[in-house]
Amino acid sequence: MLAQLGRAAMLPLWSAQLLSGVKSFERNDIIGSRWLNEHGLHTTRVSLAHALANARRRRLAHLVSPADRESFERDGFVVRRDFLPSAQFAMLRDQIKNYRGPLREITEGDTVMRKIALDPATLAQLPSLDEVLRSPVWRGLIRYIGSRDAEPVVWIQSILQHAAVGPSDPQTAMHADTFHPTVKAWLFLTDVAEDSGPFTYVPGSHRLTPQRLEWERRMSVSARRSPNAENRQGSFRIEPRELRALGLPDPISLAVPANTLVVADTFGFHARGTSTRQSLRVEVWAYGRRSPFIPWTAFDFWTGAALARRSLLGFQLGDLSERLGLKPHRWRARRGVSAFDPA
Ligand SMILES: O=C(O)CCC(=O)C(=O)O
Ligand SMILES: [Fe+2]
Repeated sequence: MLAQLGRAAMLPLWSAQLLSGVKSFERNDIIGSRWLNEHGLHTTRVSLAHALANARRRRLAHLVSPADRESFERDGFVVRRDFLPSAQFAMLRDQIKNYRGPLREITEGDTVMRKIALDPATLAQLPSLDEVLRSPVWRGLIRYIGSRDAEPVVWIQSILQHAAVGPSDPQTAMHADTFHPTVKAWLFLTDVAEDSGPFTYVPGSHRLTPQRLEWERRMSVSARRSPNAENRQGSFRIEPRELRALGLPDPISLAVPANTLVVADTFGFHARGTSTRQSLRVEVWAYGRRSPFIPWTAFDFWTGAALARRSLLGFQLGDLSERLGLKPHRWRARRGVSAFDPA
């Protein structure tokens, strides 16, 4: 009885979330409804979000070069080698190497991840980053691929594979991040070898083909009861053998030298490649995600600084809820460590 009342009370919120980026099949009974998804709820959200993103992208197309636009349309990602002039890149890498301010660390499976939030105080100590954040190529690609004229959330991120004891890194399973077009960017600060966890992507998998839409429908029907937590949360995993049936090629590994920028639509299938040994990947990492059902490209009032403060606040709330005994906080605060230090 109480549970039913609780559900009734949640209905207005769950309904409103249909027109937002909320993707969990587990935490929203409407999004997760088997019956509604059999009758096209999920596929309607997917199709509408794609139509709107395509229209917004067309309006932002002038922000990128014709060559980059063509690469993106074909592959779902853009690769720019030698992104910064080499002296500037060396300066950026050295500044980040020498930075030992507060950062956060999490262990996911056998992988350790570090993140440095770029609030104004931190940015003041990393002045070379300005060159990246203000670059028209960086800004244009993130806006065009993300289909919004909006600032991304930016971090310095380190990925240390095989740095902990545990099951395999969950990011190494091929997946789509969410149900709508969305952008992530990596400016690699280390060389990324084929066998040390490169970003991998299935070229062309950003397109919403009839096969993909049918796959989305099938996945949505069973997502709520899936044994896989990521599927329940709406980041659908795909088995390599399913790619063929969707008319897709094998994934390619973006094993690239340092100073390469990669910007991708992570509705396309991607994964972190596995590493055969202990490895370290350091990058300036960005992601831009806004409500997928907004028809316009502009009117986003989040500044980079406000987004960084929001990230830091999230960490502090996590710390607080641990202190109150509500939930352990998985992002540990660390000091005196560089993004480049071993685990
Ligand atoms: O780190 C990577 O190579 C990809 C991880 C991933 O799946 C993501 O950032 O969405
Ligand atoms: Fe992902």
